[in-house]
Amino acid sequence: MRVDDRTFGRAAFLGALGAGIAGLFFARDAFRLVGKVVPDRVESLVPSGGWRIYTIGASMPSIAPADYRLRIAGHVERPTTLTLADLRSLPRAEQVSDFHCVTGWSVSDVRWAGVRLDDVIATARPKQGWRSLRFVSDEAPYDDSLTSEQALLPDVMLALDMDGGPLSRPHGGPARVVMPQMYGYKSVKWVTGIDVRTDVIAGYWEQHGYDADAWIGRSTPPGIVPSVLSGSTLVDHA
Ligand SMILES: Nc1nc2c(c(=O)[nH]1)N[C@H]1C(S)=C(S)[C@@H](COP(=O)(O)O)O[C@H]1N2
Ligand SMILES: [Mo]
Repeated sequence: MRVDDRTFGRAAFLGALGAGIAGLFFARDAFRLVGKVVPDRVESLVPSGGWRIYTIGASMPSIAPADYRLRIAGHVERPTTLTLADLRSLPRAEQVSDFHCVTGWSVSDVRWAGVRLDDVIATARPKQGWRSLRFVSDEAPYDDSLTSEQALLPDVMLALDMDGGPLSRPHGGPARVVMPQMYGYKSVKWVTGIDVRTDVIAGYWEQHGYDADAWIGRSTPPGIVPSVLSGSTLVDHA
């Protein structure tokens, strides 16, 4: 049933947006021709060099800023729900970095701003001994996790702004993870939950064979499996 839903959903979504079909075929070709994509070969493989918008479902979540809530739970003393205003009242973090998808496209010099994950989870008072943060997307069942060491690296954040404005809906607004040292699938969009955990569990794409240690240039991109790609909706960002 889920496969049928996805097939239908993808077809409907691509039909509605038209241009997405070219992107989908491009990704398939890139996978077939390259097999293993390394960052320094990316530019020549991607015609536009721009963003691709990914979802795993038929449509993307639509979350009004006023309705946005982030629920922090798990290995914490005080499970907490934050509004967007609560998040914006935390110390602001900014950085500029390149974004790399494991399927072979990159975007250079993206300007991100938001809040650091240690400041975010501090509001729920994590207990001693937590080992990972699992980011739950409003787009169920998409999720992924970062270990405590990864989550606290300086460039990692819950992004609220991109390139000088509020994070747009296609890019995961109101809030997404940004983990620029790792492939894009770690950067969960439409984050509405953070589960503070004492273990580390595999994320959505990791259950489909992607490397949990997604360090750019160090982890091995997975082999090209059409069934994996078919779970993803791909459209060129207008
Ligand atoms: N909720 C959700 N987050 C997601 C994805 C997704 O399909 N759903 N795709 C991931 C992948 S594989 C990449 S490369 C980036 C793409 O970010 P963009 O859609 O802003 O270009 O988002 C990541 N986060
Ligand atoms: Mo990706």
